[in-house]
Amino acid sequence: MRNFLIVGRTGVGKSSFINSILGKPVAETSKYEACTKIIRHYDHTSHLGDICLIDTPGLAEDDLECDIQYLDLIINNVDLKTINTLIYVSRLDETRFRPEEKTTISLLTEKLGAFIWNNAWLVFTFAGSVPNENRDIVSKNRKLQIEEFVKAITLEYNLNPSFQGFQVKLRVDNSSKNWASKSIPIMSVLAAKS
Ligand SMILES: Nc1nc2c(ncn2[C@@H]2O[C@H](COP(=O)(O)OP(=O)(O)OP(=O)(O)O)[C@@H](O)[C@H]2O)c(=O)[nH]1
Ligand SMILES: [Mg+2]
Repeated sequence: MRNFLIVGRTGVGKSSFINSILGKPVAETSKYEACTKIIRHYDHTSHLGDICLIDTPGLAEDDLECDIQYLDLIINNVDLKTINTLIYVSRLDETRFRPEEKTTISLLTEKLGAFIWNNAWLVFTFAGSVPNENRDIVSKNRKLQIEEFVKAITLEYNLNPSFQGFQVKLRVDNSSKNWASKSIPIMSVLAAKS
């Protein structure tokens, strides 16, 4: 069983991403308000291998106290030692590297441990909301910004070996299926690279 812990700010599409992978609406999603309030494990068996996707409440929903409560929920409901991959989810269509994103990355590092970044993937959602002609440059810039920040934070925690960047980068759109000329089944990526 490959265990994926899915984290990120509220509303970035973590639960929707799980639904995209599994091809059915198992995880509740919401357009207007913070949605996931508990940790849920979604087991899935396929001919490519068995995976478990762990959905978590989004951070930066309210105040610091709320974030800490959600992170404690993760700590109390997930055996972090068994996590094969952290999936950090962020929206591709944001034009700035926002302070809430920095706080989220800092808190994840402080509460879960810097080691979680050493086996991390970056998933950009809302890819279809970025015009085709900008998508590559936007992805490159956002990825660099996030990686630089994770690098700086984990350095403060003396992470050894040091963070070398995300192992896998994916762009997805959980709502629009026709945004890219070529797309690969995500399930095959999860089973093959984990
Ligand atoms: N256009 C577009 N909409 C998306 C995408 N992913 C999610 N959404 C929409 O964004 C809203 C929030 O999605 P959720 O999956 O509930 O987000 P979440 O990260 O699980 O949010 P929390 O549970 O509050 O942490 C929903 O209305 C989704 O339909 C995407 O890739 N593209
Ligand atoms: Mg959710």
